Formats: sequence, structure tokens, C-alpha cells
Amino acid sequence: MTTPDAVHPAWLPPEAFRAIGSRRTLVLGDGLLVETVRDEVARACAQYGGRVRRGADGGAYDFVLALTTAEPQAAIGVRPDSAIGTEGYLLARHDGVTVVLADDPAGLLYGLFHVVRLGESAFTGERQAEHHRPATRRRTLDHWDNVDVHPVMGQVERGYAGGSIFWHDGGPRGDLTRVRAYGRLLAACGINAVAVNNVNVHATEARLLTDRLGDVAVIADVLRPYGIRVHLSVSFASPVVLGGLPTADPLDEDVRKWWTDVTDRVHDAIPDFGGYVVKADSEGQPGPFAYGRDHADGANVLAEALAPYDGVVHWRAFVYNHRQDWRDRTTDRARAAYDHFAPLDGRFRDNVILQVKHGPIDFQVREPVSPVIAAMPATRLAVELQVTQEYTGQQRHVCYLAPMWREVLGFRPWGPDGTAVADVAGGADGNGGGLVGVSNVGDDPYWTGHPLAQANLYAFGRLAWDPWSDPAAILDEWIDLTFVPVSESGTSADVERLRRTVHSIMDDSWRTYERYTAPLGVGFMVRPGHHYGPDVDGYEYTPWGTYHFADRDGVGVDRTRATGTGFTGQYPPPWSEVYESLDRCPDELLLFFHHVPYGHVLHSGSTVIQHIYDTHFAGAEQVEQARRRWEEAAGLFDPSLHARVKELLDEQVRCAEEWRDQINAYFFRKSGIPDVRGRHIP
Ligand code: BDP
Repeated sequence: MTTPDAVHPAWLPPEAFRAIGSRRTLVLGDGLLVETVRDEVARACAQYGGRVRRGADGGAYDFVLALTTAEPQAAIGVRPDSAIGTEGYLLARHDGVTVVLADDPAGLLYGLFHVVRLGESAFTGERQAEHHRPATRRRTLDHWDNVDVHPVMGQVERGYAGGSIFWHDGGPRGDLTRVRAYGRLLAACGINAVAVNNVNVHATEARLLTDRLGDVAVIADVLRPYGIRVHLSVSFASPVVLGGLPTADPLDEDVRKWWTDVTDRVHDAIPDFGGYVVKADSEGQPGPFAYGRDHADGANVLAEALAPYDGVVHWRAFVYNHRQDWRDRTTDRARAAYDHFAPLDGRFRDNVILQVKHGPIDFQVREPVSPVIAAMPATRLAVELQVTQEYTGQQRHVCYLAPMWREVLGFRPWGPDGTAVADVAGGADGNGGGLVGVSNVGDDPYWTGHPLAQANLYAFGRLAWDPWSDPAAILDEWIDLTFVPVSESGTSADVERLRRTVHSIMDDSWRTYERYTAPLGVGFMVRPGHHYGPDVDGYEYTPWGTYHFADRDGVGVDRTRATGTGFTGQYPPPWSEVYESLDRCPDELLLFFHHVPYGHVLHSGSTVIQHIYDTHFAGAEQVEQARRRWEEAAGLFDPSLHARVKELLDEQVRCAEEWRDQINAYFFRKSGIPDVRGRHIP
């Protein structure tokens, strides 16, 4: 695999600071994050010849970054009309001066990175005051990182970019330079919270809560200057495994006290500690069910301990029976989260955030939105997205996920006039549970293994900040920041060519991936265990769930109320009716909700079987085209990045053809119906 000499700067190459670094800047205000802003500007100035001052000295400035509390009107005569708000900023340009104002230091930092994105255009013309503020306070990344290397899962569970950037050799890395650079990248796309260990909490990692807390504190120290609060995944059984108590029953007084004492110590070590992440009663992790308690009891005991410190519990709703009997057709994994959690609405403490995967199953390339999101108006909810590409090509395939996430966030569970998923996650005044992404980062020099997968991390942050952003516009920002032309002589025509190439490969890559993999919302036709590559029946007869029910006559899971598992009834109208109806169900989700004959005619006019053939041939062909386009872009930028992507595209072409042939052959053999276009099906 082609590897660059140094860690890739991702979306913060030095050149991105050229516009700021060549100007005269005044930074007004105090606080840790204001110092970070000063450092950033000073670093840029050292490179590009500008200067930065910390107090007005009567000199002229091109750029002023000021906290409103620092009385900026004395220096620059600007005063905002209204409150700017937590983490927000105001950007304006008058009389040749670009001004960023913020009520708090975090806002100033986000304002600085906004100007980095704008580049030279932030310093030309006039600019009416623009008010920016995040849609939600909580913009979190979960790292599924283990401190030790796990014998099966490796160091990063479902990680495709090398080892952990936090942990090495069973402890924190000695040199945290990389973690600092990571914090900077996260702040530059708007992320403000990171959970530093896997939701599956193994023996060593459990101890991060107690005798190894210092290991977490050093990471928190490094991330703090970038406004990032650290969270910790903890085992629900901690009172037993760490505290030596006979029980972890959440209603036991000693257990309560144990959580309170431990949390006090965590707060002493990490004063801005964000809170706990808990995967309980899920895939073998311990939980309150063992004590006959429910998940509100379980979450509340931890929340109570964190409440004095503005901490939260991210309690995951990913609870289902992973030991089901495939012969039992009434068990439906899609139903599980709603069945467990909807009845508990209103019972969670205010600082519990119920963390719900965006779909009812498990991060498949196409799922409906989870009905839990619409079922718990009295609970703070976070929507969990999988930035790591476990089911979307494992960072060997190009799959730009922002269009999928944007679709999820824009979905309106109560119909076209109702609230959107983004509003539920954002909450009133931005105080909802927000978005949580499962990180795709490791210690690979490109951070994400596949260089183009960096765009997913960037887009996750930008969508968490503003869920209504356009994925293509986010991609443009990312391209502009990331791809520096090979030389100063790189022309704007080169940059345009590069932009066109990247868009042509990435814009539709999620749908391309969908085309050559599992069809029409089925999901899980992957190889069991590692989940890479096709295996149509891989999970069909296992305890983890059953996903397609294909036989010689038809395919799909009947989840209707009339004849199936009744899952459609978990949605409010109109979706409960739309999904129930064979006529109205959207094509792309047909097989998620219905079992139909192969000859069933879709809204598109094609039959199900012909759709399977057509999309699989088209998807594999599109990957081949992407490879050709990428080859044509050689020479426009960093050759080692080009080479790395080229190697990965070779693998994507191979794998897409394997998917195409396996899926087509499987359904041809089951149905006996030939391709109307007579193409070769092995
Ligand atoms: C599944 C992953 C597994 C995670 C689990 C989770 O395969 O590694 O532990 O999700 O979200 O998709 O907890």
C-alpha cells in the first residue's frame, strides 16, 4: 500500500492558512480557546509574513477576532445587536476589515476555522453580518478503540485505518502530537466531543474509569484547547468488576453510591468530563436486565452521578436478541429497539441521551429511519451514524456517506409538515442529544486509510453543525481545503479538473455502492464476522437475525401488520400506511417491508429480478468508470495520495464485480428468470 512520508494534513494543510497568515490580525479576549486562536494565527503568520496582536495598539488591522466580553467596540466600533449564542459567531466585513465576534471562546475558534474555509474571499469586498451557530450543542464522535489489541476485533473494532490514535502498547501513546493534530481537525469541522474507547468494554478498558483514569486525563488535556470534551465508554457491570460489589443492580444503594463516588473522582481528574457511553444488554454486554430492572433504571443511576457536573449518559438503544432462532418467523430484529425503549419514554433523567442508530437494524447501506426517533418525545435523543464504513466498503471502497445522512436527517417521520429527524436530534435551542458518529480514524498516515474517506469524517462534523447543508457543497469545501495543487504553477484549470473528477467519483458513490451490493433495502448479505464482500445466505440461518427469506418464488421480509411482523405499526402515520402498502412503499425499501415475487413490478417499471440484474451491472460499471477518471487525474496533485486511491480503486472494482456476479447468480439460480438483456450471469 502506498504510504506518504509524513502524516497527511487532511483538511488543514498549511496552505489553507495563507489568506490569514499574510494579514494583520488582532485577537481580543481571554481563555484557553482564545489562546488556541492566537496560536493558530501566529503559526500562519510565521509562515506567510503577517502579524498578530493581542491588544488594540492603534495600528491598522485586516482581521479582528474578538470576544464580545472583551469590549471590542472600543477597538473596532462593532457591537452585535443580539446575543450570538453558545459556540456561535458573527462574521462581517466593513471598511476593509474582516471581523469575527463570539460570545464565548469556542465560538471564536469556530469563526476562525470558518475564515480558513473561506480563504482569500473572506478578505475581499464587503460582507453583511452573518450569524452562525450550531444546530445542536452535542456533536460527538465515538471511537470503537481498544487499549489492548483484541484477539478478534484488533485494536479498533470495525476500524479500517490501522491502530488507535489514542492507544498503543496497552496505554496512551507517549507522544500525543498526533492526538493534538486530530483535535484541531475535529474542531475545524465542528466536532466537540469524543468517546475514547470502544462501546464493547473489555477488561483493560473497563479500568479507564478507575485506576487507569489518568490515561484518559492526558488525552483530555490535549483535546481541551480545541474545545473537545472527552467521554468514556463504561461497563454497566463496573460496580462488580471494578468495585468488588456483589451486584450492579441500579436500585441497590451501594451501587448508587459506587457510581457517585467514582464519578466524583472522574470529575476531579477531568473537570470538563463529558460523560459515559453505555452499551447495555446488547450483544453480550452486561445490563440492567440481569437484575430484573429496565433501561431507564439502568441509565438513571449513572445520570444521577453525572448530573452535578453537566455530564451526560449516552445510553445506546441498540438492544436486540442476538441469539434468536431463525426458524421463528415472528422475531424481527427491526422491532427490537422500539419494543424495548418506546414504553420507557418520559422515565429517563434529563441528562440521559438515548443514542439511537439511524436505522432499525444496523448501519446497512439502505434502511428506513428508525421508528424510535419518532416514538420518544419526552426523551433526549441522539442519532448515531456510522462514519467507519463497516457495511459500506470498509474504507477500501469509495462511498461518500453524506447524501445518505442528509436523507436521514431530512426525513420527516410525521409527514411532510412535521418535524424532521434533524430537529429531533437538535432539540429545542440546540439542546437535544445531537449526532454521534462512529469514528473512521486510525493511525494510518491518511487518518482514514482511504484518503477519500476523510470526506466522510469532515462531512459528519459539518452536518452535525448544520444538518441542512448540501452534501455536494460540503464536498466542495473539503476538496478546496484538502487538495493542494502539486506546485505553485498549478493552474485554476487544474483545480477545476480535479474538482470535477472528485465530484464525479464521490457524489453518487453511496448509491453506486447500493447498486452493486444488497438490493432494495435487504441488507446483511455480507460475509459473517468481518462483514466485507458478498455472502447472500451468510446470516440467513444464524442467531443474529434473518434478512431476505429468498426462495424460488420471491424475496423480502414481510414486516407488515396484515401478514408480517407488524414492524410497520411502529411508525406514525403517514409512514405506517405508506410502508404497509405494497403500492405506496418506496422502491428502495420494498424488500425491507415486503416479501414479493420476482416478477413484481416496481414504480420504476422494472421487475424486481430485472432491477437486481440492472443495478448490479450498472454499479460495477460505475466503479470501473470511477477508476478510469481517477487515472486521468494523475499528475494534478500529490502522487502518493493518487497512488493510494488508485490501488484501492483496483480492489473496489474487483469486489464490485464479485458482488455483481454473486448476487446475480444467486437470484438467477433461485428464480430461473433470465436477464432480458441477455448479459452473462455465471
Ligand atoms: C455492529 C458491529 C459491532 C458493534 C455493534 C454496536 O458489527 O462491532 O459492536 O454494531 O454498534 O454493527 O455496538
